[in-house]
Amino acid sequence: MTELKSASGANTISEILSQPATWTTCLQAMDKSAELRLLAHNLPGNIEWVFIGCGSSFYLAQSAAASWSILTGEKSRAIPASEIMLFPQLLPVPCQPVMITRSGHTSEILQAARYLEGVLNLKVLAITCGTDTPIEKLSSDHIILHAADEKSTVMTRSFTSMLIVLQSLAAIRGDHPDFLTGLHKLPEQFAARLGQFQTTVKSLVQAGTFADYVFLGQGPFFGIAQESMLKVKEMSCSYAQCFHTLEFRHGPKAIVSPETLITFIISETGFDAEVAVLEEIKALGGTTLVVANTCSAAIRKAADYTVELSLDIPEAARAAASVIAGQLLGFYTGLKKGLNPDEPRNLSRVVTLESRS
Ligand code: F1P
Repeated sequence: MTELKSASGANTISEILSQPATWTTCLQAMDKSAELRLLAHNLPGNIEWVFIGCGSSFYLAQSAAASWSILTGEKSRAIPASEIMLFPQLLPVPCQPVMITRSGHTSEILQAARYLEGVLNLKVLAITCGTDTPIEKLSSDHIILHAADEKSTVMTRSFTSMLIVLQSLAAIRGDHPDFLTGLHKLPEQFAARLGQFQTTVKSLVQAGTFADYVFLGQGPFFGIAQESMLKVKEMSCSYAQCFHTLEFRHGPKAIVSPETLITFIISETGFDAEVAVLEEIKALGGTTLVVANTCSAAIRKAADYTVELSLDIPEAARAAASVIAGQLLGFYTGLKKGLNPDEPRNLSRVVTLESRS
């Protein structure tokens, strides 16, 4: 009996669409166990927080680090695990390391964890979606989100769920109950809009063929722009780049043309400055997609396509929801190119480095 081949991308799209429900499951599990409250109060103060990951998990680290400083006022930064392995002097010591790894098996993460715990005697907090993983055994504290794990190679719900839980930890530590309430309201509000986002992105992909993709964001949305860029690369094998929004003026805008789709992930804090870039890029002839919580008249005039979140929750709490457009853009562009997002070219679910003798 030949096994029925699932439709192309079946796993990935179901995981993308399962995000609101997964967020609720993860938040409820955290509430029930109270482990975030314990961590928030037991982890050290007056220290820099260093968020560490690889690939999508590094971009998650970038958004988490920005959220951390905004919510706790504590210094933070994001570093790829490979930098700790190759340039350990770049790591501020002492620091509170937070290691982000969906699988819990990534070689660079494990090597960095051994160094942080074994050589520097730092107490690593790890967050993972795996079960009985090496990172769990190597770290002093860990948060495990089984419900957010995926069958797919590309990270989607694991990215957003781990981000939301790290933002919850920051909100508890920084005493922002309003932010925590906002994160708990996110799943229901977003679920009501997900169908519309899917329709908008699907029609955008059907309407246009693009040679190049650019993603722009600032603050906690820069890591979101990075991850959106990676989704388009991984699932559709397209050329995609990412910049801080205002950085795009300093040279990279040379590539703007109608065949370039430039996606602006607009914040409230930087709204006017970011919309000014949008208007300039539209005037240069680029094709523009805007992801914003509220689309002003200026945005509607300069955007070819808009995804309006309309979420009644604090700004940084919308970071996770802001990546969905990029996930769907990568998915539907991959299908349009005859690719299978469930089996992305050249990629494996976990990057393990053979131990070199
Ligand atoms: C994350 C990662 C992804 C990448 C691919 C391979 O590893 O590198 O960023 O897209 O899926 O795995 P981890 O989060 O499991 O450490």
